[in-house]
Amino acid sequence: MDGVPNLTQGAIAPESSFRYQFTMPHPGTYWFHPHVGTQLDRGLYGALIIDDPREPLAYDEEWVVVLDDWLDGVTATPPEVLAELSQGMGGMMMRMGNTLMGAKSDARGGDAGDVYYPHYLINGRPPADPETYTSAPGKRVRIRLINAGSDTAFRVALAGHQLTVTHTDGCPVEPLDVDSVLIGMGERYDVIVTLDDGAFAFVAEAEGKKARAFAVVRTGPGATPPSDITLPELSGRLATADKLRAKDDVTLSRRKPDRELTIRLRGNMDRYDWSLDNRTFTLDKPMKNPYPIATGEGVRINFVNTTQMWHPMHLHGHTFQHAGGGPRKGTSIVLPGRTLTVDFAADNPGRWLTHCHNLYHGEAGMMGVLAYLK
Ligand SMILES: [Cu+2]
Repeated sequence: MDGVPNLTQGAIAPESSFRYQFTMPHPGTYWFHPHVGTQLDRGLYGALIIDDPREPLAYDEEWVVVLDDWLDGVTATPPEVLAELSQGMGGMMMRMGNTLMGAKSDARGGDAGDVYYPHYLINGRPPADPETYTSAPGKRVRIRLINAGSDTAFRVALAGHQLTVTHTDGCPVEPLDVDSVLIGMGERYDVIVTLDDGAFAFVAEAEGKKARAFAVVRTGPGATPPSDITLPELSGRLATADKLRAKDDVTLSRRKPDRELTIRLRGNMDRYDWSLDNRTFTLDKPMKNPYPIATGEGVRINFVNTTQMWHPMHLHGHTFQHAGGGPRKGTSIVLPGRTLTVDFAADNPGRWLTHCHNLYHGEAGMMGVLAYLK
């Protein structure tokens, strides 16, 4: 069970408890959150870091960096935002209430996000009161990036440093040296950095929203950099999932898929009618119209994005691999007008959600179920 109400278990009732007991088959950077309404955007989540008893990477220390977009109790509540979005709006580039119109993303293409957030946070802190990560020159640090946001992709960089990407969504990739990393909602990236001497800005730019989250990395004396500092790294070599290759030990065996599903991402901002294949979906009746799969199959999914916006598509119960030797992942961005093809091994019988990890898209209906045939 994975916490999805009416699909794998009942929701945990108010003032009651539920004990999950499970073994951890894979080390890596994970997180957990509820699947009930808009609770995720109220901060109900946590990081889950699984150490590897035979860790192959060499590093001195690690820093868990949780990114979030925050509005609850400041400009609105998440249910109010969902209600406002659901009314649908047409418009130009402006903020209308809590709805963001016309925010454009360079790297993603199309609309950057739907929701206006007053704050962007690193480990729960805004740029005016940043976290300081203190270390020493020459230390090799494994930074575990988690995007716990609901409607925001972040472009992450550390001033004056190169980042080496080693994992995404818990799975190892061939190391890639970059200047910045783009991380969608639900995604994780692990990067290794060798620290220089001084005080450095650590920036997570809210992609297309003209705002940022900010922290400081300090290894020596020097003035604390201002939060609005310009970072050339943010426009340098950018890591995106399509540039990564899976390590051999997580590469799926190559074979012709036994089953191929084509799932069309549908909907638009004006009508706020996000869906998979125009199927209406609610978690009250999740088994209304599932996609069938069967145990033992190699399954291929073509996520066809017919919309004007990017969507971080997530599959429960499995990790997939980008076709053609790309990264093994749990959540991947599908760009507007593009198709993302992924493969996975159907080795975990049950009923599993696949959905957009934009919380408001998911709640509007951009969800579906992959159900194993009996
Ligand atoms: Cu979406």
